[in-house]
Amino acid sequence: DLSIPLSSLSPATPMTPAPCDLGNSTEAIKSSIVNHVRFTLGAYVDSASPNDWWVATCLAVRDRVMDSATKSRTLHRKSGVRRIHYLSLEYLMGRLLENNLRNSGLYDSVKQALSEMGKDLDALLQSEPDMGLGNGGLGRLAACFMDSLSTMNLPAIGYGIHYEFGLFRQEFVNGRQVEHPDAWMRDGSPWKIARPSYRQRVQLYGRVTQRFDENGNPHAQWVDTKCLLGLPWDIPIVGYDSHTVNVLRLWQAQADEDFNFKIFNEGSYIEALREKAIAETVSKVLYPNDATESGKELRLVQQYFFVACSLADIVRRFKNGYSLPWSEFPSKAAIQLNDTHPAVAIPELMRILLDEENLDWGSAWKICQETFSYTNHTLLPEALEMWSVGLFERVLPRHLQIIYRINAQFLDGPVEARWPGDAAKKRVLSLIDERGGKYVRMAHMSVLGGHATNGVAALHTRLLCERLFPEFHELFPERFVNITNGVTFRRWLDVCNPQLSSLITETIGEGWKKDASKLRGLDASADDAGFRDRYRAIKRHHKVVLAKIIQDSCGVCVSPDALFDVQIKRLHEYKRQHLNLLNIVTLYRQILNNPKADFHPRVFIFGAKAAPGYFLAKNIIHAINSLANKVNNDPRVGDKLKVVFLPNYGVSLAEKIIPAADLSEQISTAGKEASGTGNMKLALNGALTIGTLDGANVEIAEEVGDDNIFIFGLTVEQVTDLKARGYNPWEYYWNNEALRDTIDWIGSDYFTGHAHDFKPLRDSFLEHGDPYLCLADYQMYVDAQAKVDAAYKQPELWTKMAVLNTARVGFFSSDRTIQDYADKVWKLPQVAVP
Ligand code: T68
Repeated sequence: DLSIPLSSLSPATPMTPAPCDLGNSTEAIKSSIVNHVRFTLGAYVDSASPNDWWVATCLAVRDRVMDSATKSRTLHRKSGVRRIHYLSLEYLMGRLLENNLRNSGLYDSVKQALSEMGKDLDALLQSEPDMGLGNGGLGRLAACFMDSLSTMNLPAIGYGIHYEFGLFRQEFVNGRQVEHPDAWMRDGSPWKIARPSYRQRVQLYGRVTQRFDENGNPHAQWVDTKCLLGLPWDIPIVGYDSHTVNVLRLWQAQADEDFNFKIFNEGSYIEALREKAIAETVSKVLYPNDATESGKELRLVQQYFFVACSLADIVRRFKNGYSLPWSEFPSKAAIQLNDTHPAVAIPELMRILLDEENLDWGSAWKICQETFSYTNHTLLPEALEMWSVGLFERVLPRHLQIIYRINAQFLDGPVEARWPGDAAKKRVLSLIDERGGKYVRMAHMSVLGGHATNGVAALHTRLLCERLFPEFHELFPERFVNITNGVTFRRWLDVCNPQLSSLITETIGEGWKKDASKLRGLDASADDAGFRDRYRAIKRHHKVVLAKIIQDSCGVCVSPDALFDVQIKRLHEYKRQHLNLLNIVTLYRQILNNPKADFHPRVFIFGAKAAPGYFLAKNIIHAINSLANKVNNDPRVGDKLKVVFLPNYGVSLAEKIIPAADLSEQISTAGKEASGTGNMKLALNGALTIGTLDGANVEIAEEVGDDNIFIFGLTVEQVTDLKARGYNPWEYYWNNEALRDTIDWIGSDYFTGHAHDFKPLRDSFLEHGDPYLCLADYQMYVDAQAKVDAAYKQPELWTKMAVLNTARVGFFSSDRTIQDYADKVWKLPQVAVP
């Protein structure tokens, strides 16, 4: 415990007046809110709009939080401990007010304060736009980590991009996805604070020449560059029951005024403003691809822009805060790369140390390796980032030189020593892929430029070592570690399911909120019929709420007594929403063929966005919506089967769906899903998993026990064997009548009147070889679904299984994940803010 007395942090300055009272009493909060309505927003209390009240409430909360933010920053600086700098191109924060209220303990007094002024907190909470600056799991993981870092009193800064437009808003038109811009901060955001004094200047393009330092030593000099400015916006991150408030610092791109000034003076006023507009496009919009790299110049510029701003910020803090030699830099700063998207930080730190700080190569490289660590989130080959050497050279000529030198030293050093004269080994290990054009392999650079590489679930890490990086693993076995993902139980239980949170606290006390392993104390309650009744009633409550949302946004009436079967995640072939669809079509046929069959009514609920350019993913959305339209309006089916695709899936919608789910679909092809995190949130809220042995499902099964999960499908090894033997989907098609009928039906004109509508989907199963093995897993999946149906017909048994899921998934708290990073990778002590 490194806590130091606060009195030593802020020496009394007698001239400073006492700050105004920021008490937490209802009265103090009321007056804060009213003050903001009147003096910040210039509105009348009597006529302020709902948005005014929301902004004023956020600001009243923010005032209280900022005090802790300043204290945290001061303590971290003065105590001189190492900080973790989390670099991520994405943060899927969702809404902030409720989370901040619950974490800071202000919820009840703010609710009371508003209610005394005739305002309803719940309505205000629902009016907040989502901060959707991410695509999916990777971005949401970063948001959960920020919550856990503050909760666990770890000194941390998150760095990212202040996108003007987050992930697109999704709408369905005739069942097809249509994208709209997401102007999340059109009206500003009360949570972010500009920090113009920490603005940074960033160089791009240009060419490299030489200069000589005072000792006559040559150094590279990057000249004739274009410049961008980065304006930082800080968002305070409130931990649960802790006084640590870290910040998320997001960079906004601006034109360099000096640069424009020259053109201005030359009389090109319009030209100067055009440059300004171009500069500002850099932080304009989040790329909506979650698993394919597009190799676009703007994306590389985005990556370098935020990395360069962030590193300059970190270096500034090191130089201003201490007078220590550079070799001590890693003892003050750890930098985590969230996938390879910020990996250009490695050559950038080298550039700073070599070209600006005049360090020698060996010292600079040692500092880099001690500073960086890298998290890999995917094994999919198409998602591994590679930049064409030509593009890289144009945008970052100096960085390419550095990368070439890193590569040469690596290949001539450790690789040559381990495999003398082996050109093939050099080809597979090289930072440059030369199998057709030349490309920089960002993953190789990330493994090489840091001291740790981690996968995000046990199976994933094993496959990283065995399949993605076998040679690196052989060279540097100690560098590879597993850190299984987790989610914050504050947002994903306390905030989204306060009823269950209260029931748990009433049963086992409050300790689970800071130590999730204590949830095991609920194990015994699974056998308590009274507890099960209350647990079931809470689930039903959420299903009623969700049924209303479904009615409002899909126009479909569903019964809360049906089994709510949920698949919510990005739309991608490897996640196999189309395997789910095959099963639904099969059930539809069964119901038509055998109307008397004893089948418990089921509602299939989907939420998913497809990358705008991902044709087959969009075809799958269209197919599910068209199937929904048929099934929901087929009088022969009635209430037995409903299918709904909720538009615009995101964090806030997830908070409504997850507490209401009975069944969690985690059905990716084994070996493809690195971890999954929705699987954890759903299990925590008492949805049983139907899933393959993929990603973290493997560990979820170990924790909850085989009796409390529905596992099916080929294992990773079986998938590999089958592919090696030569997988032929037609065999499954011809040998399974129900499957054949199902696919033929999808390929017919039954659903839309046009047989060609779902030809792409049908062809993907057959003509294009079914790359994700839906047909191979189909029968096992259908059988597992029959077991689900049988189990759901026994409510006491089902509830018992659900309770055991809640009780046994404590391991998947992001607090545990972050503690693993702090212990195994960052070597970071906790620093309690008094
Ligand atoms: C996800 N990856 C993994 N990527 O798919 C998931 N990619 O298994 C895992 O649980 C999660 O990361 C957290 O570890 C992503 O979400 C992206 O979103 C992405 C974005 C841009 C480029 C590539």
